[in-house]
Amino acid sequence: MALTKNPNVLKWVDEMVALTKPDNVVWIDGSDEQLLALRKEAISTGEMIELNQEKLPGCIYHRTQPNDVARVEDRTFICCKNKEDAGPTNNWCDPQEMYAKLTPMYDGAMKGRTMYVIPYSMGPIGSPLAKVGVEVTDSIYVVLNMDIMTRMGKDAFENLGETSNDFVRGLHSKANVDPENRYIVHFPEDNAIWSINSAYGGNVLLGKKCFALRIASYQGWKEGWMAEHMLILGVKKPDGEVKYITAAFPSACGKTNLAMLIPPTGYREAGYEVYTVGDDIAWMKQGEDGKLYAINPENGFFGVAPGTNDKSNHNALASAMKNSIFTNVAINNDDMTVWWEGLDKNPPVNATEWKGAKVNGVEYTSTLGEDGKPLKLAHPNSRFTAPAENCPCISPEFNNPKGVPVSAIVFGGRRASTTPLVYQSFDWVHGTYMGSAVSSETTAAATGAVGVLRHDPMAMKPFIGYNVGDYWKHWLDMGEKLGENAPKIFNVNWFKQDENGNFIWPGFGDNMRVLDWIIKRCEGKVDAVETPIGYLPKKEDINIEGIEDEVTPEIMDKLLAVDIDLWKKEIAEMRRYYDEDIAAKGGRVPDALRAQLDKIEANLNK
Ligand code: GTP
Ligand code: SPV
Ligand code: MN
Repeated sequence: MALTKNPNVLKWVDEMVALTKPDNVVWIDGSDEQLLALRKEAISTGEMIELNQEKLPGCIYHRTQPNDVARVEDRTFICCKNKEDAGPTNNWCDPQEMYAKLTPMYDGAMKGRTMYVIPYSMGPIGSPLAKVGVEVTDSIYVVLNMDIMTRMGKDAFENLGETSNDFVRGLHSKANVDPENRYIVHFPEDNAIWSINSAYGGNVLLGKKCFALRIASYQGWKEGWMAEHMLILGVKKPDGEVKYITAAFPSACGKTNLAMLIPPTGYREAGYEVYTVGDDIAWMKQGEDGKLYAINPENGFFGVAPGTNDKSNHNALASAMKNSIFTNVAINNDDMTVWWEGLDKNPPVNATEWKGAKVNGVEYTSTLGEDGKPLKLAHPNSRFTAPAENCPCISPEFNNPKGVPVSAIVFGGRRASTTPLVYQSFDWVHGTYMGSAVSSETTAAATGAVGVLRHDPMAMKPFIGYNVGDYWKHWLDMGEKLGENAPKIFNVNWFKQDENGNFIWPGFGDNMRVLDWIIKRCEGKVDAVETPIGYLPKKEDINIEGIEDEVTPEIMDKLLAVDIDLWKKEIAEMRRYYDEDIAAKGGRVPDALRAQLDKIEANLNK
């Protein structure tokens, strides 16, 4: 039975039913009975596998097809009327042409299947920053994941009301999971997303990257707010005050880890605590007091499993121990628990690897694959979907409809050289430049080669739903609007390497030491060294108590080095990037950002 009287929703659902022709239509009210029944059904058909209900209560497992394990950027489109409005970072197609191409693919795609109609809210229900979406899908996996990742169910419609047309229409069909006909398509001007032939996370949980970043970034541009690929964390200081920081790192570069950081012993003893507000996406808007406020539009974490262990990220692991979904990790058949590379050093002997083959995990992980590296039991982009409420350090402000006030914005990426551990921008405009210059060695979160340096402005390259130049201009405009209330902007790099390719900064919990400096800078409590590229910490101002053996003075010098030659190359590369990759391809690079290049270059030549 329809859960709303809103004629706009009803009309659209009718159209989708007429197009995809499902045998049944089920409206998802979000009740426990309904979800339990769906779960049972998915287990009975083999779509989901039940895990050990004593060790992992409420947890289930899902395996996607080997050709469907990550976002597919080459098959992701922004379809707006004018090609120039999509800009050089997006694939574009005329909306009418795209509708014409996809309509036959969806025609009858749900025959013999059930269509689930999922109402959901991105952001706390009732928050002025929240927005409503409706996703129709033929996948129970999507329903169960959306239940964790969003505020799903009939309450979401209360926010929409009976007449509003302001909801994002998401159409998903896994169809035949055919990679040749896989499309992830956004129609920002129609508030619509069409996804077909995939069953993997970011391609099908349409509230996440498709809505909360691509469509929302477009909406934010039109409406004067920001949708960013950022974690949100709070640091409680010994005096009891909590400072909030947002941070944008490209996919699989450490957002979930930083968001759930456990401070080193010395900090904990002194009374510091870290709270998680979000681990992937932030929506930010200027509040009545002039400050920038952030909400996490999501309700759960879709986290990278490999590398997650009790030491690297205790809180993420704890979050995934109940009522969670595991995708493409390995199964230990002895007790129906899960395993992935980096969980511990004991791969299960009696294992099922992520593609579904039963193997001896110890032998398997000591066999070299074609790339000369050991075979992996879990896919490198295997994930857990965990409810935010499970997180031991979830912020008490998590559901605050107002959001949290942001003191600092941090950019970062994987850079083996050049970029120091941390530095601060001279001002907001320079900070916007720094964001535009984010680049990172690629990871497994998207299909394609791993380890190649790629530009990823604001960690948003795959997620900006309009012209990247207009997006940068929007950042500059936000800075003007915020004025002296604007958060301070920083850049960090946890991934600097020595000659042998080893990381020279311990990272993880020890990143607290860098957050500490960032907060003190925001409070004006610590000095800095002015360098050609920005403000760097004085060596003695990064607290290394307890890690002196690992981070020797020589290492600290390397971490904080500004190598003038490398930076001249960096600026030359940024000029090439602005000119060739952006401007020559229709990106409208703001003059204020080009002026930053001249300024930094002049500094370097001094
Ligand atoms: P998405 O969910 O794809 O957006 O990724 P994410 O940015 O949340 O990345 P996540 O925190 O899951 O980290 C991805 C990988 O980076 C994991 O393998 C981590 O172990 C590794 N990582 C995270 N933080 C650090 C760090 O401080 N140092 C090092 N060396 N590795 C880190
Ligand atoms: C990312 O790739 O940045 C993710 C995972 O957070 S996905 O939901 O697939 O986009
Ligand atoms: Mn992400």
